[in-house]
Amino acid sequence: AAHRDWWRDAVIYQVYPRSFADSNGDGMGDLEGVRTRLPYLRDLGVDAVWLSPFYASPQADAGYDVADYRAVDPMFGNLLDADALIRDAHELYLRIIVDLVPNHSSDQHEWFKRAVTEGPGSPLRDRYHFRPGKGENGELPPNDWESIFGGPAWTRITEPDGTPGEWYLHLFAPEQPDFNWEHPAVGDEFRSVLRFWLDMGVDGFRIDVAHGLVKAAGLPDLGSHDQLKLLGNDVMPFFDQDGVHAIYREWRLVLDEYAGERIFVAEAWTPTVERTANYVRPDELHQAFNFQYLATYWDAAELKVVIDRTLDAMRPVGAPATWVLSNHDVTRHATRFANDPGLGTQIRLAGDRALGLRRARAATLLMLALPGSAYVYQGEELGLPDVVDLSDEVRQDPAYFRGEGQDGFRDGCRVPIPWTREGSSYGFGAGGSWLPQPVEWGELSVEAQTGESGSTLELYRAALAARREHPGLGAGDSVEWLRAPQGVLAFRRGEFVCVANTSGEAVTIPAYGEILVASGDVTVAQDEAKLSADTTVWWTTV
Ligand code: TEU
Repeated sequence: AAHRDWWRDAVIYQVYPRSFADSNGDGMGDLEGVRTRLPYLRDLGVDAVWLSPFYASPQADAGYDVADYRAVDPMFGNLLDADALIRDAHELYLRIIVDLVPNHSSDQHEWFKRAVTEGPGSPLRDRYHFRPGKGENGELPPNDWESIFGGPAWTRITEPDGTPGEWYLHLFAPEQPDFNWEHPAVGDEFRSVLRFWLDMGVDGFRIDVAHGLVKAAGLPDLGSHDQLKLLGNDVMPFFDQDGVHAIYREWRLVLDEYAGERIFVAEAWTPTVERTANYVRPDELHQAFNFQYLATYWDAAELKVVIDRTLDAMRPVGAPATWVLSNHDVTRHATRFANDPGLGTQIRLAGDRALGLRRARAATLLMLALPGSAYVYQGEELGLPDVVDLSDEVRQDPAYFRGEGQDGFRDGCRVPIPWTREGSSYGFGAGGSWLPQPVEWGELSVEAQTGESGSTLELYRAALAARREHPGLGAGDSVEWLRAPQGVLAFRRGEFVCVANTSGEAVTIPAYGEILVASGDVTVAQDEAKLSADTTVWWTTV
């Protein structure tokens, strides 16, 4: 969308740099690989590209552990590559959104290294959460918080004199110490980092763990809170604290000094969409991911509730709704919908693959007909499933190794993208791929699907082209529901009607007009149409 307020209905494509395209044959994707594939993304028809972290990092959590916020990791290239990527994207009218990781740094960040080596009393310790331990000899963690990846959220350091010392807080891996946002130096540093990338020309930031920066005063024990459930829960002492909003108001002032409608999007796992709406008040961030929608199964009744509730929550604050089906942290939706509801978003079963794909295509078409902005995760346009049979030897997700066997299957959605039918790592790069690709990757490749009528890639292209041609499809802040059979969602959006059949049976619906795009078979006979099971169709009514 080249128009004003482009972000209100933008389709934003998530690139996971290590798995997108490898230009130098080291088995790891890089920025130059992304740059050379920009024409593919332009032709796909997205408006913007969000890049997961590519900063200098020891990669303890695939780059979400940043050692230097102003440098590109040599694995991904250098600042000149970043500059070339941003310039080329802009020439193709693609915007670039980079990932900012302000909740924690790497334990190899200069500040943290000094905090440790300077010993107790180092002023650098105040920029993180260092505390003495409990118990007679400080052998117990300062409170009962657990890491999202499993195990205690505290790790004890060894002091420079070799004695067991203080503990530091890490909501994620031990290699990811949490910043203390009460310390003014932390805020100063991040506003400066924002300016660094804004000066480089980026169009916005995705804010990692945006709900986590501020912790409740005194770091109180969790007590009876069930912290491992991210949604539909009460407010944790380390998540979604009201104090976090003051930070984003300051950031917004910085961003608005820059021309060109740049944006912030929050990764905020909040208990409800109403609480998510707090992040997108007019003087804060522009968008926040809708994880309630992501966590909803392919079920008409449940989808309708979450769609209504989302739109109702966003309307009063004037922010666009967002819709997300997949990202680098959850099992791909083609695999979620191939399995039973209730398995959640971390699954290691293949399930009924054909069913999952049919539903994933239908779910995407539904998502792209909703008002607001939509996110597409690399590879979903190919209908990629999660790779469920990766061995422990090749897995790299720290959540997998620390989790208690029920979480952290995130490598399965991170397997490198297949570009070609054959050849080294299916066109990903000349030197293999950092996670093994299954043999069926060739048939799912961009090459295999291009120009193939009915392929998932061509479905995405057609839907995104229709969305560009008819701006009404993403605009507005409401849907007009139409009467529909059980298991079916039908709604009007101006001159369009979208009907999604989530039931396992074909249904008869009115023929609303001309078919614009369909995810599966629709047969029209006079005034009626037969819509196949698990299929979505868009109609134009004029
Ligand atoms: O994720 C935040 C988060 O809480 C979850 O997505 C979590 O990683 C997942 O449920 C664990 O199985 C963000 C990033 O998207 C993720 O990749 C990082 O690992 C995490 O922050 C830490 O930076």
